[in-house]
Amino acid sequence: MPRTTRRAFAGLALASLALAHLAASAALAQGADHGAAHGGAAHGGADQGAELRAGDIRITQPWSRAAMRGGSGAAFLTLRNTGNQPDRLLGASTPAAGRVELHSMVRDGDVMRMREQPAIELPPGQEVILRPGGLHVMLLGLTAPLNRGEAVTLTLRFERAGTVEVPFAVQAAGASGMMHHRH
Ligand SMILES: [Cu+2]
Repeated sequence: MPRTTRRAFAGLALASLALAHLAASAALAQGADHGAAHGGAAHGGADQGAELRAGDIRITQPWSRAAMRGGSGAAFLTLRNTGNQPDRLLGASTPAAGRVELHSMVRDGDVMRMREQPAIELPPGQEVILRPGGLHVMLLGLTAPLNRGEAVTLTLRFERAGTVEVPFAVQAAGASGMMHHRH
């Protein structure tokens, strides 16, 4: 990729991936402006391209779903512990929500219920996927709407790997996952 486009691409690689299937040229153009205005450095690790990292933890496919202000939302992502020590996701924070919790889904008779988790274990060499119907990051009391095509930034906190800011691309309210990509 030419160097001139690479810089802009780096800043919004994640958003671009998330939006690719929407063919949303308007949203991409908006993202490009954002990347240019902030020199692509606004989101820390995003400068490394599509791959976000906190220490040994590789973070891919961070996404969320559209939701109304005052309501609750959920954020999803894939975490791979590339190191040889266990780590744990301890929590997350964002100005976009009054409270953030880690949730799992547990079956209770015929219904699935959300249950708060003190942490999400990240065994060495393994991948943990947070997705609808399973583990997720719960955003409670949204201080602003989560609009499709935008991103909500969460600061993830790991026991070993420390903290990292991650932009979660907001997809349609009913989205069940990000588009799958070949790697
Ligand atoms: Cu939940």
